[in-house]
Amino acid sequence: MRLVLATRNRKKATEIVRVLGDAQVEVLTLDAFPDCPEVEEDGETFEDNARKKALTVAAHTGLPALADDSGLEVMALAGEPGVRSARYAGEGADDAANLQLLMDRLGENSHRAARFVCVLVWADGAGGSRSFFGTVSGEITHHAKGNNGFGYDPVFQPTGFDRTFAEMTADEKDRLSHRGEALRAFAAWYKNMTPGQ
Ligand code: ITT
Repeated sequence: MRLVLATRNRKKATEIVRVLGDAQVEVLTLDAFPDCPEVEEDGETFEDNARKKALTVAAHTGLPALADDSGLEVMALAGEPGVRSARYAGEGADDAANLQLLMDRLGENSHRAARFVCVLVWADGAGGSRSFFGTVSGEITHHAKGNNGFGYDPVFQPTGFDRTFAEMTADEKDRLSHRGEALRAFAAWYKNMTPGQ
């Protein structure tokens, strides 16, 4: 059974396709459905937003859909940027502007604990849905380091490592990341649901 990835973030989609490909799940991207409506991400939680995205894409395409809502929670900033991670510096802000605002707000604060959160919602096309969660704890570095990944990766150093996600290979990040954890939980469940696929 095929499913559609309900994301317009290409870097995120690349990570999802990579991990689900390893688990032999066949995925289509929104490139195949250019008329799919935009979803306003006005939920209060990652799960609310992911569910809204998955249900919208499943209804439009008539196929099961998988959405990812994710973000960075910085403890010293009371969980910001959180669900607003993609538009922290305003609607249409790019990764560089969001990252710069985070660094400005955190300044030289010595309390730099943070975590990435990922909630995946699978929608079956008949109104049903199911959620999968992943988190990874770490800290915000004082300076951006590395060129891999996307978003806040250059300033996020997972606990127990002396490199940021942007200094790691794709495989290393997938093994440690919030998205990797949620995707592996989804893939295990999906395989049971679609035996022989
Ligand atoms: P879609 O809604 O179309 O999937 P989006 O980029 O708007 O794309 P989100 O609303 O879930 O997605 O926002 C996720 C943001 O959180 C993303 O733009 C990054 O700024 C940040 N983020 C999430 N996962 C990340 C990761 O693995 N590495 C770095 N930053 C990440």
